[in-house]
Amino acid sequence: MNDLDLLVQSAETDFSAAATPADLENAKARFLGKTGRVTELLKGMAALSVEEKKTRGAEINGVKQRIEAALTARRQALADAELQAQLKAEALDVTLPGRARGQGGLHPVSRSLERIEQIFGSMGFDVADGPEIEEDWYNFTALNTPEDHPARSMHDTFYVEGGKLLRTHTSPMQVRYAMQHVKKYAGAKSMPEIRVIAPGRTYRVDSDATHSPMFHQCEGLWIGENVSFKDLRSVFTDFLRQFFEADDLVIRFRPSFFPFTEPSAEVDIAFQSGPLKGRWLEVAGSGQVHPNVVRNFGLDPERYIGFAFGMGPDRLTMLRYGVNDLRQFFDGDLRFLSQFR
Ligand code: 2U9
Repeated sequence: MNDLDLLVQSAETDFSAAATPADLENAKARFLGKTGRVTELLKGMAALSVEEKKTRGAEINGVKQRIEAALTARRQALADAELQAQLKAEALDVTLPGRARGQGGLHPVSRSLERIEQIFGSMGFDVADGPEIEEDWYNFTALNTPEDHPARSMHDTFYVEGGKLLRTHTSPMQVRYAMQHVKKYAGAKSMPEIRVIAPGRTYRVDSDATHSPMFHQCEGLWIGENVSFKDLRSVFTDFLRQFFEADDLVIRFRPSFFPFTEPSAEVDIAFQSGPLKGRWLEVAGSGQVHPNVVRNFGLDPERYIGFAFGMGPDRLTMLRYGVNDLRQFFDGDLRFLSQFR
């Protein structure tokens, strides 16, 4: 092997050892650059005769072409290696299953609210809606709870500028509904009965395992010329047995006090089977609507009478699903909520 062959072999060895395009360019410069070994050979031809230059020049040109071919091959090899590495790093296995977005579901309290509306709807009750930021008059005064009444302290709530507040119960919606109903039929011979439920969010300054600053309530109201406490008993008993799917559920009305009803009664239930069997559980309040409240609707309490009740759908949901901490409903923890899908 002559010196030119050795030079080509040396270049091929250096190019093969070049691990990156930058290393390869440095190796190229050592052979083909201005101070490279091939350039040195060409400079060495200066002392040769014309004939010798022709021969030597052709030999050196051949060496240059062989080295450039080796350089091109190594460049391509490095480029291929880079592409393969990139493809491997960014490999996407299209045969993998898609990332499921998961299946959503209704919140357990929403399920209960739907269930409550469906049951009372089947009994001819309408559903009222209304503002959560309420006026003091609709939330308290209209409900026979004047400003100095101690009951206001149990309804401690959140106040916003301008004297408004976050409603502490859904009663204000019933007051608004009743007043609109009375106005609508003011000129009629007889007013259709008021039969409405008012579900929705309510707010109180309270927070523990059974109280949340935001919670849900559903109240009901049935006013007519001949609606008595026995109607309350049959309607509410029927509702509770349907809601809990327990025909043997026992209901108890226990004397109590609310400013907006007289007489008033707490409502307790007792399951006849299951983990809560035999325990009295308070689930609602109720009573005959106070005459002052009937009067605030714009009705004569000597002619119109009826009942009202108020229950906590959150509490009903806790009982229905065996949930012990109310706050779990509002933490947004999908591990808890996905159980109710
Ligand atoms: C009007 C007239 C009367 C609604 C009533 C209760 C008794 C009651 C609580 C039970 C559990 C609220 O969610 S809770 O904390 N409610 O005890 N509510 S009578 O009486 C009304 C409502 C509106 C116009």
